[in-house]
Amino acid sequence: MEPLVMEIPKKVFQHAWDDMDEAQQRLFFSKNGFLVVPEIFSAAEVAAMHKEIESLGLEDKNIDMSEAFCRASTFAPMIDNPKLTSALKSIFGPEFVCFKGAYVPKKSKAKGVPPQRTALHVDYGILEPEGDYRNSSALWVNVICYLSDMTLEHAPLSIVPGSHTRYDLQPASDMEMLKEEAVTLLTKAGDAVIFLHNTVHAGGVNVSGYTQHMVFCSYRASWARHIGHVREWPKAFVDSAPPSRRRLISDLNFGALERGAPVFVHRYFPPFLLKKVSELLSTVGGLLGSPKIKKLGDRLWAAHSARKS
Ligand SMILES: O=C(O)CCC(=O)C(=O)O
Repeated sequence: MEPLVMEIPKKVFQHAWDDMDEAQQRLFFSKNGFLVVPEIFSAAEVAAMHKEIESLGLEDKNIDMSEAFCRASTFAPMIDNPKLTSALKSIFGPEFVCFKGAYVPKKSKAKGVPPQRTALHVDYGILEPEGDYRNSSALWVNVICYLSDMTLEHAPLSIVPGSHTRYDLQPASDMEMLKEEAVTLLTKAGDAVIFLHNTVHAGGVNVSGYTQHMVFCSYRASWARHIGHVREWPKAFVDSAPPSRRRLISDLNFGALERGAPVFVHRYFPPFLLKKVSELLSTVGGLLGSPKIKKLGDRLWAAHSARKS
């Protein structure tokens, strides 16, 4: 039997991505569930990334994708890239964290294979059975920066505009009934595609004859803590990051409330003390009718609960 070829969508999606201000980005993302941020890396920066991939032999190294991300010094600036974080701010507001980075090379199939795609899917809620809770946040986006210009042969991304509002779709189920609504995105090297955790999409199959290199970063709203413990970024990676980046990659297992508690509380208060002080503040705040004291008590209580989980 002939293997099933999934055709890439005929409609190529065009939009003036360069001309969008923050309000337009927010509106577009809310309506469509994705957004392209052009040229987060310049041609020279992309060339430096390719050079580093080659010098580190990353394409053929058999290592974890997240470890590969941390090895190349040219990838890390994606995390706090100003064009990208400005677009993310328009989506999440000012409070978000970056919980994953990955480098993924997509090798080419033999030349002559017809252009095609992989299966339509959403990224939310997969990998939990394997104990990886990173995709379980209630509000997160995946960002892919492709390091070469896409063509129909060079693994273009298929995406279904507006599919993030299809509440009848179950993660990890067959979504091919949406294929007629899918469009093809042809981005340029250094552009970033942001898409919501439940936007239906599919990677292209690479039949161009040369490898496609992709760098991923995933971000969540600060409040949307994962449903289980997730691995933190490596300590050395966090310690060597500039403050603008460190802020985004620290304390992944905290939600917004815990983030609001002072750092010394997280570091030095043993759980029983945290519990006692939070109870005391909540009670005193209630008795004195002081919402400020009560809120501080609530924050410490949330920090205590997070520590327990
Ligand atoms: O391969 C790609 O271009 C997209 C990857 C993808 O589908 C995903 O990250 O879920």
